[in-house]
Amino acid sequence: MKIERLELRLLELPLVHFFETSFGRVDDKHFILVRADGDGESGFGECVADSDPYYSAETNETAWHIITEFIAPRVLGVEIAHPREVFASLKAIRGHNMAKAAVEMAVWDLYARQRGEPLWRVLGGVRDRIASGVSIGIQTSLGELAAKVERELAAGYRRIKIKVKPGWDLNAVRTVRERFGSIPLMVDANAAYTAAEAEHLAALDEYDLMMIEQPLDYDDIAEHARLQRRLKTPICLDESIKSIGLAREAIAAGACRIINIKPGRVGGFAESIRLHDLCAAHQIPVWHGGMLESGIGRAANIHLSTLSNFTLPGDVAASKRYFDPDLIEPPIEVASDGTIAVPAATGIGVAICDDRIARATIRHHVCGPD
Ligand code: OSB
Ligand code: MG
Repeated sequence: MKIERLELRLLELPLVHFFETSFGRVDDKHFILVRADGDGESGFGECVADSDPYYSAETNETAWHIITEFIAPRVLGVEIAHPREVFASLKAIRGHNMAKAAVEMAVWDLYARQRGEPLWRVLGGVRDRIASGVSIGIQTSLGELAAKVERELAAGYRRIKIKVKPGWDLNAVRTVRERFGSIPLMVDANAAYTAAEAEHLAALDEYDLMMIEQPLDYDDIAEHARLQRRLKTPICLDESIKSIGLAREAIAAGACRIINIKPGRVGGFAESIRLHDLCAAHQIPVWHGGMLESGIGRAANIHLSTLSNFTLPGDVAASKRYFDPDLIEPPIEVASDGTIAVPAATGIGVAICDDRIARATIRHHVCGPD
């Protein structure tokens, strides 16, 4: 196969509700949508970089720069046998995994469409429904948090994750446990704590959480290993796992017992599959993370979640929690048993609404023939 043309759009979509983490609040989603064309078909990849460099060092501006100046010249017009060759072909470019992933995932979608197969099948998936969980941001009050949890449990979601930070942690977890009992519950700190707060974090042990996600700094595997020895609660790493090599180090050091996979963080589907397989070989369960994706990126996440070691419910939830309308029709929906059906059509398998994309576009660029 050959990529004849890459089209980039920077999109702006209002979120249905603001989303607040330990690094701040967002009201609108800004992201790059990549379209890869070849042999009369098009594939799509959603870039998970944000406007700001808080979750990751990458931003929409760095991703735009890296894709147009460095990735496009390396993939346009080049004959490849399989999309798994894309990440390896970009080795000269250090880092910038979100930029690489957006292009690589568009190529996988294109490949699946050209073969007339759903994406999950070319990725090696094994199931036709996935278990869904929700990530609930930091709220303005504990009452508001309880109301949100109640609503998501009623919708059927299979686990609740709440964002925490110093000052919004033990009180939030206690509120949810007192009100809702032994529901599947976890927390995500997005690196809001330091090793000096280990004692405080150990107080979470009594709440029987499924896991605590990324308590410490994004580049500190050794301190996570020390903290994990101190905690009963399993640590799940998110931000820290930027490559297969780092995952191997984290597992060897005992820095986590669970890993969250986001293709954008590791450079695409091929690296996600390698990470998935590495974790399976070490009895580390994985789940699919979320980055407030539109229906396009969300559909891609659903397909990857069909691999066998995705044994825990992920942060892949219904479209209506994020965008109204979404960029796809019909939107992604969650059944009352907390599962999502894997789209069955070819590629990512969802119908993309070109008019909505056009309306949300704030910048547009074509690499290759217009
Ligand atoms: O850490 O998992 C995270 C959103 C943006 C950036 C980082 C994270 C998140 C989420 C939201 O938790 C997950 C979702 O619902 O998409
Ligand atoms: Mg996280």
